[in-house]
Amino acid sequence: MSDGMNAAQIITIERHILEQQYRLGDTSGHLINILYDVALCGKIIASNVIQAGLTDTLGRAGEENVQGEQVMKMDKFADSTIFRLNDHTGRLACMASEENADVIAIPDKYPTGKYVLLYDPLDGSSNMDYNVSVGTIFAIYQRKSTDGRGTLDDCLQPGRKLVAAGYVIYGSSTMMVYTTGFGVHGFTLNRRWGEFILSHPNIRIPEKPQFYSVNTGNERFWSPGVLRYMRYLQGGEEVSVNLSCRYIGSLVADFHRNLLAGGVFCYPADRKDPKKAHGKLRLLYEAAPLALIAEQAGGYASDGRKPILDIQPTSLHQRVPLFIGNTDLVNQAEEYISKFDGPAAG
Ligand code: AHM
Ligand code: MG
Repeated sequence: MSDGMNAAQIITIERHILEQQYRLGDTSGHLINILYDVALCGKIIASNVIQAGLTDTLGRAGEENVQGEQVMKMDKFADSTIFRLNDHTGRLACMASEENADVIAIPDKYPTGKYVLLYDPLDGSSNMDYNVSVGTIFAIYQRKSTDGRGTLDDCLQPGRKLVAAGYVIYGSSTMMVYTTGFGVHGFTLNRRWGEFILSHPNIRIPEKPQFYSVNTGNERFWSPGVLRYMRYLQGGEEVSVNLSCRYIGSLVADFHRNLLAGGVFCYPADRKDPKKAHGKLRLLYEAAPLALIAEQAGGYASDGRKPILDIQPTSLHQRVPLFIGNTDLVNQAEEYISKFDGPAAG
């Protein structure tokens, strides 16, 4: 067998996902097929990302999304790829994406199913033009409604209700990392075979963290509690920690590194910019799915006050402050914030 592997060692993502079917009691097979379709989307997006500089896919598409952010050409490509591969399968009630203002309906000509797929098609895409790692994040829920086209209410579910979540990272290699509530598993794309192969089974966040990740350019906008917490992460408080700072500015890449190396990623609320009063990151497409991955890997995710997974969303594009990574470090964020910022508003 080529590539230094023999057949007995190879666990394809298809085989791995199939094994989940029995654990999940997914008798219809719909959930595992959605996961497999997401993996296929990842392969298609990866093949475009790796040659982005050679084709007309870099740069802005010339429009703004619902959040008022510039849409990149690759955002549009990734967004439509995921929609097109999932609109006709009869497995989904509806979809929602960071790039679309409203719930994305399944076209009338196709049947609907019992799951809801939420996704950030190309997270960190503002970095695309500089050849920095980007990623796709996905979250899968069971619908709440019983039949027909899915509704907004089907999408607005807390992370605790997730049935699966994960991401594909387009980095020096392409990886898919996912959980269905039975641990976190990582697969590396073998480009010659065109298949994701299990490379990181049962990922656990190392107990001894190495990194903290935050955009320090926003420091002047942080609350007193966040400022003290950052001082703690930098080793300047009584209890000493010994961490290096690493910040890519691409959430999937920052999260993935800290998942494997140990650490904490922070995107706090911003006291000056009303658009970022609740941070920058989106609860449904970014924070909640990564929070499930973190918890399944032995870590924790918080908005600085409470678990991300317990937050009941009230709108599709809701933003939330995010502290995610090693449990001890995230607990410390909550302690500093409650001690120095007073009780939570509302
Ligand atoms: P995007 O989904 O529009 O790409 O925005 C989210 C990205 C994250 O990947 C990253 O963590 C964050 O924005 C970086 O923001 P900033 O440049 O303010 O540090
Ligand atoms: Mg994003």
